[in-house]
Amino acid sequence: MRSGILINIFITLILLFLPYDIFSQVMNGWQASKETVERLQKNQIEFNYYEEKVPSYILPDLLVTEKGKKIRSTGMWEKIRRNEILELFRKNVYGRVPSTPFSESFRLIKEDRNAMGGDATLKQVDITINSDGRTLDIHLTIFIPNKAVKPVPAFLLIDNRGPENTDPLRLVKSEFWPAEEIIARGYAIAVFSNADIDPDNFDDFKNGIHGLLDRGERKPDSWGTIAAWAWGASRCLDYFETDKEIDAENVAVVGHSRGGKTALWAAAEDQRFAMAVANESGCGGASLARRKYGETVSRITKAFPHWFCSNYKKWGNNEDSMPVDMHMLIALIAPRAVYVTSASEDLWADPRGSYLSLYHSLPVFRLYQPVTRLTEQMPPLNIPSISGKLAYHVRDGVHNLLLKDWNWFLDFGDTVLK
Ligand code: GTR
Repeated sequence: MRSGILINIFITLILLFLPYDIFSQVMNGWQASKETVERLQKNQIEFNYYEEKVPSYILPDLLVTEKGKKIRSTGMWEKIRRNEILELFRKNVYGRVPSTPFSESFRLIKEDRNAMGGDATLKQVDITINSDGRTLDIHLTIFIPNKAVKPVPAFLLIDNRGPENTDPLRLVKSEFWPAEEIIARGYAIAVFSNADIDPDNFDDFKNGIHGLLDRGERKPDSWGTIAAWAWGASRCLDYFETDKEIDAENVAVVGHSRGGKTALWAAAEDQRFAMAVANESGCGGASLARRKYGETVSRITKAFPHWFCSNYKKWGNNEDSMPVDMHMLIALIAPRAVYVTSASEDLWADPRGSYLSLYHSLPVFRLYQPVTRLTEQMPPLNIPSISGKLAYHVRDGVHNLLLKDWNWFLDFGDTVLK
C-alpha cells in the first residue's frame, strides 16, 4: 500500500519535471507541433493542417453488410463482408486486375554464397511475365542469412526510389533498404523496383505491365499503377514459394509513401502476405480520406492521375459519399499483421488520420483476437504501439524510411513472423 503511494508520488514528480512537450505527449499522445502546423499551413493555404478544422464525419460500418446484416463472426466476415469491401476498393480506388492469361518463369541470374563477407547469400532472380509472346522482366534481388537452419521469414521492399538504395554489391548502403541489419536479425531481405512493372508517369497506360496485359478500351475501374505495382509484389511472392530457403508463409511486404499505399493494397488483394508495412503512406494509403487533412483525394488524382482507377476521381471533394474509407483497407488484411507509420514533420500524409484508420479497423481484428486493443489517443513520439497484429509509430523527423523505422518493423516481425 505504502509502496503504491510512493510510486505514484515518484511518477508525478517525474511528469512535473518533464519538458512541457514530452509531458503533454505522455498525457495526450503525439500531436503535431504548433510550429510545424503553422509553417506548413502558410506554405500550402489550399490544404488543411489544423486539427480543429477537420470536418466531422461518419465512417462506413465495417461490420454491416450491403444488405444490412450484422457481421458477428470471422466466418461471416470472410464469406460476405470482406468480399464486398474488396470489390468496393477495386471498383472505386485502385482498379481491377485484368483477367488476361499470362505465364511466368524464374531465372537465377546470379548467386553469391559469400555475400556480405560471408553472412548472406545473394540471389538475383529475373521473373519473366509472358503474354501473347511478349514479355516483361521483374528483377528481384534477395539476401538470405547464411546462419539460418530453416527457411527464413522475409521482408520484401517495393522500391520507389531507384537502384542507388538497393546496391546488390553493397558498395553503396542506404537506410532505405538496410540489408545488413535485416540479415543480422535473421530475416531474408528482398527488393524490386516498381518501375520494372510500371514506370511512374502518366502515359495513358501504354507501357509496363499495362502494355502487356491490358486489352480493349480502359474502363472506369481498370487497374491503375498502384494496383500494377501490388500485382508485381505478388509475382515476387510466387518466386519465394519456389525457394526452399525462404519461408513464403511469413513474408512482409513493405513500402514507403506511394510504395506504402501499394503494400497495403498488395496485402489486401493477396492473402498470402503475412504482413504489410505502410510507411508514411498518406492519402490513398492508410490515412482517412474523410478527414481531408494534408493531401486530399482531389489533389492526388490531379497530381498522379495514373495511380488509381479513374472512378476514384469521383470522390474528390465528395469523400463523405465514398463507399469506403481507409480503415476498411486495413481491415481487409486481418487477421494478418499490419504496421502503419508516420513522421512528426510529415503532416502531408496525415499522421493522426493514418493512426485512426488502424484504430477504426479494430472491430475486424477483434473478431479474430478479442484482446487486441488500441487507444483513440496516439502513442507518444518514437514509441511504437503494438497490440496483437496491429502496430503503429510516429517517428521524429521528415518524410523518409530510415533504419530507426526498420528496427521497429523487425521488432514487430519478431512477434508475428517467427
Ligand atoms: C507525394 C504524394 C504522396 C506520396 C509521396 C511519395 O508527392 O503527394 O501521396 O505518395 O509523393 O510517394 O513520395
